[in-house]
Amino acid sequence: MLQIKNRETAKLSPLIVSALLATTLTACGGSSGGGSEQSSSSSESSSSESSSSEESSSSSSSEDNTDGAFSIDPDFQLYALADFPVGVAVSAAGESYSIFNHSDATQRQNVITEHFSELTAGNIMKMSYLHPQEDTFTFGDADELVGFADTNGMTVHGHALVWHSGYQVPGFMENYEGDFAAMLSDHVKGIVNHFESEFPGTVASWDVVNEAVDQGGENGFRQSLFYNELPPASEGDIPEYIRVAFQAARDTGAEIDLYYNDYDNTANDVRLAKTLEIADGLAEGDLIDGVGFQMHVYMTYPSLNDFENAFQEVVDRGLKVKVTELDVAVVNPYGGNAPDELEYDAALAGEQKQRFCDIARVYLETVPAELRGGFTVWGLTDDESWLMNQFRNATGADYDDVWPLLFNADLSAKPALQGVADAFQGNACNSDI
Ligand code: 9MR
Repeated sequence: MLQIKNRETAKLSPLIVSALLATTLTACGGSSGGGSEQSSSSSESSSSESSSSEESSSSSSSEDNTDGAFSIDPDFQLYALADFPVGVAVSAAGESYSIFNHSDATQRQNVITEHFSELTAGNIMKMSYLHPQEDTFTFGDADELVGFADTNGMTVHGHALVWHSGYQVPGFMENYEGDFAAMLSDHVKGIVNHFESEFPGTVASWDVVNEAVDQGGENGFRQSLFYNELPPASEGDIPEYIRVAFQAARDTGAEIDLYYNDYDNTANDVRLAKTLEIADGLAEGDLIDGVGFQMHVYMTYPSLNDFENAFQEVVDRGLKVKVTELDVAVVNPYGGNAPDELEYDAALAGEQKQRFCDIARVYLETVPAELRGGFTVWGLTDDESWLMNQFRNATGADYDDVWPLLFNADLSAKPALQGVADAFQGNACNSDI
């Protein structure tokens, strides 16, 4: 259903971008760990695995600045190396690091259009942003973002129509006194129909439901507001709210791919099984097109085998696999033996390049072309990552940076970008920088 839009007709000046990417940069430090793939909501499990090293046949030269910075001058456009959406989560509107308001907004836009073919809104397309009151939808900020994608020949992966977490649940949905299923259905349809009519084909897919699994919940399902209002209709069934949301999205008739999205569902067998249970329940009614794996991961955890096994389960069901929120923190503070201070040295930058490459390689090797829903990183530059706050809040670890993404704070490309490019080009993964 989903197709990649033609970028060549609508791109911003590649000359400006090349000039930007050719500039030198600054970067910083790290250390690896093994631990727990997690999200804003919780974290579970642990394990470890490491990767190998080999010479690449195509690699850009790396800058190794005296202050410990590592950058490359890419001789490729990342998205052009792939036959599936290559995405990045972005901030917009008045958020920090907004691609419209930040001091380096124009440069940010240029790097994004140079290397990515799809955008996900990191926040501004969540529930309360778009639907704060029952009879009020607020699409202005999202329209600016989706319009930007549309103008530049990119698609948007919508995130997320139904998610339990915090402030982004519209207040009016709590203690709702009417028909909850009808209300939820109208919520989904109102949002999907808006983008479909304003920017046909640009919002090509949606996380219809995000993070419904919780090992501490009832039968493994998170006991959210939505669950409590619309629990499983009968024993052994998936929660009714999930079915209602997907049915509503399907009923719009929009040519979009519908995803169930969750975290920690690669190495954690219990969470993976629950994810698959949801997918199977929805597939019975042809209500789902794919499964999203968030993949907030570490240098050695989960293992490549874990990724392969999880992707394969979805492929076996004939559903699409989408890596929706990839970041690779160079430290895992959940293991109990994480260092207090990090240094992002050349060896670590090289290992991270290889890790990104290996992950992309496993994706390509496991998921056949027709089931590749996309490969998205959760943020553009290291300094904008959500992980520093997350680690501080969850473990007290106070890192200035954990270097989880593909671009340095000054927007120069990291060796990690070369790692993904190597995989996309079918080159062997290596840690050379
Ligand atoms: O990166 C997002 C962060 O800025 C927000 O504060 C947070 C709460 O809305 O959500 C973060 O994104 C999450 C995503 O929506 C769902 N999967 C986990 C992501 C990281 O927490």
